[in-house]
Amino acid sequence: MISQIPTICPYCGTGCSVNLIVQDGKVVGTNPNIRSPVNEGKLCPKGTYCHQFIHSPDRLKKPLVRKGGVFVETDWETVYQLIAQKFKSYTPDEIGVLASARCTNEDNYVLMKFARGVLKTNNLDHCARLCHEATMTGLTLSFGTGAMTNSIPDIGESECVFCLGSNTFEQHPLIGRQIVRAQAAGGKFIYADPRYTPTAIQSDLFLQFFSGSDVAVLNCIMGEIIRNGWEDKEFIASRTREFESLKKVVLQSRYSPQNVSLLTGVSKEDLLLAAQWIGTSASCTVLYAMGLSQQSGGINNVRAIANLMMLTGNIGRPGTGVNALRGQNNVQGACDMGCLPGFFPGYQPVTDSLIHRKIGRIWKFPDGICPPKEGLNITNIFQRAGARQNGIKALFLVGENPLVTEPDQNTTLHAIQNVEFLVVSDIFFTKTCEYAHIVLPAACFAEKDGTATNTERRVQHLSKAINPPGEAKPDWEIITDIARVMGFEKQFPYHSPDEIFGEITEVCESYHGMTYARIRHPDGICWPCPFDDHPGTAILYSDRFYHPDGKGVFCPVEWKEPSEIPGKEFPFRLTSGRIIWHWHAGAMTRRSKNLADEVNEAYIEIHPSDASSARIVDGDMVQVRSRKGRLSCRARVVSDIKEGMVFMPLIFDSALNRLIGLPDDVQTGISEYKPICVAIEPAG
Ligand code: MGD
Ligand code: SF4
Repeated sequence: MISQIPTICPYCGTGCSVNLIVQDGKVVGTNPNIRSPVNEGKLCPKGTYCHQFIHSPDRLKKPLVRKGGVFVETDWETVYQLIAQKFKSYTPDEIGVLASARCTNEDNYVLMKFARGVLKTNNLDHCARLCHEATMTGLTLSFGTGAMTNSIPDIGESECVFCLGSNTFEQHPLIGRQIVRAQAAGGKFIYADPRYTPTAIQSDLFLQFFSGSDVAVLNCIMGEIIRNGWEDKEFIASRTREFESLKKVVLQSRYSPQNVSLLTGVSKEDLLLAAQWIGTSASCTVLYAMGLSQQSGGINNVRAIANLMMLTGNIGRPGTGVNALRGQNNVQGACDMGCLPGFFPGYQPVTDSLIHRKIGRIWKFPDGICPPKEGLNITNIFQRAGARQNGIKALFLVGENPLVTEPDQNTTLHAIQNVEFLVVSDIFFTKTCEYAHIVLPAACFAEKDGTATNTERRVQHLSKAINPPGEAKPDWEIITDIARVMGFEKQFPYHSPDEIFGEITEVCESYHGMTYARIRHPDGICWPCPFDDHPGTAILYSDRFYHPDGKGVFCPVEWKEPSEIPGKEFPFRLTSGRIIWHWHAGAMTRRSKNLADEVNEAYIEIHPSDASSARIVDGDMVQVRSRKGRLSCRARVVSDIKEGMVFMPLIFDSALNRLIGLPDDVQTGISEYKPICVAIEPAG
């Protein structure tokens, strides 16, 4: 018998709705859900082939325990007892927990409650810090909260789409369709990026600049808008504060089109045209992603975007807004669930004593919960792991593969090798698992019920299509079982994700009005949904911002050089990211035949004139060196990249992150993933 089970694509933050075609207990294909407002009956290649890794022979099927240097299969009760005994032997400050943007809201909520209620620690974080911490911090300063302001279908309503630091057509292809919709209705599309990507091909105006130029370009555009009187005076007067301080900064001569053209490589005429289109369109929306946020100046980039949209009154209406495209399919949800060192679910500060008491009352742990003090973030956790004094001694990693994805691989490897106790839950035996003491086999997206929250804050339902392989279990069930063995059965009474979701809606105000019955509808619900029957909120800030006085705040920022500037020893600026065929470290996509057939090897893209001066021919093996480390891979000589820049995809275990150092920006903990400087030479 063949059945179709509706779920959500496990890859990007678009959250496309997909039916898994199930035959004889196996997923044999996919079908896009035509009723979804997000993907409207379409899928990109990753979504189309998302069933192919599910039945990979590499799936973990039994718990593994390391004994004398080798992994031995064991049973669940034995590993639960081992984990319980070990975790009880550490103080809260000695434990670090990483949650996952690949897991459901229910998995993440239960892990968060386990960290704070059972282990009593706030040393809890996940990969959101590596992608959009700048968004959270930057937008909270400007608007009072940090999420995408408008919805995906709304992008198609815009008269002018301005996209920077997001290769939307490759990384969020189904959001790219909305840009085409806007263009078909006569809208303009401006795109700024160092690479001539598939998104650039679709643009009406392409601003090709060096990585790290964003604030200079944005300030220049704002200066021109003010000089021409295109700003929205009424919006500025009634809904914002600090406009005069913005004017002082953006009208400086250093942001004149002539000067910015010299700094960034974008022509003066193109800068003026961009300012005119943005300043005179009835609606303009900004889309951005990690090209903008994964820089040490990421917060300033985000503030500059918020300034531009407030300046032109492009907030709170259809076709407008600041739309941070989130990376992973449930990175928004993992943040909403409080898998962050400073927040309970719904961004309620752990340091607020009233909130702390409220959560304590709901959870009812007899021996109290975590202290009301912020914990360590993911970067600090790895810096402290294995340290002799005040170190992290035990790590619980759920659905993260830091040995490939964290910056500064030397520090990460040192940490992973030196912690006394490392537990990893994953669906595959990843590079990180090699160093674990215990590996737990998790169920994947197709094998569990739950919810996920996509980039536009839409909470959607995943239905279980098949049973997990062997003895694998959903993460929420594994963590519930460990809590039970540690004596907290009453606090973890869950038998189904539905029960967990009920508790989530109690703890998290913006989810109050949601139920599984409501979320199962293909539309899902965008938060905030504060009460029963509330329809959800597709557009934020339509009448007020989330600051206590309801105003948006202009936060003027000055452009700074990126922390590394090309020179004689390291002449190229390296940028890195995803490609359409693969997802992050590739654990899932490299096990999908159709995707692996497209690209299955690490490479570096270099411009023909740079290749010729470095004596490199297309297809050569090359050595890439940075101040932090080195690696070898194949060169692809392509004219799509700006001269002086090179690009590497992140997907292979090629140790790309050996080249990338720890963050300069202690406020966000974000590394300079994008503009770092490297040298390239023919290998051997
Ligand atoms: P993933 O490859 O998505 O990357 O960093 P990670 O989150 O570490 O790893 C997630 C793991 O989850 C995989 O091993 C997968 O097998 C597992 N998994 C999938 N489903 C489940 C499940 O249901 N349960 C469990 N337990 N496990 C599951 C991503 C990170 O990488 C991010 S978000 C960004 S934005 C950064 N980007 C970036 C970059 O642009 N350049 C460079 N150089 N490095 C980067 N690193 C960062
Ligand atoms: Fe999946 Fe994103 Fe592609 Fe949609 S656009 S099918 S969510 S990878």
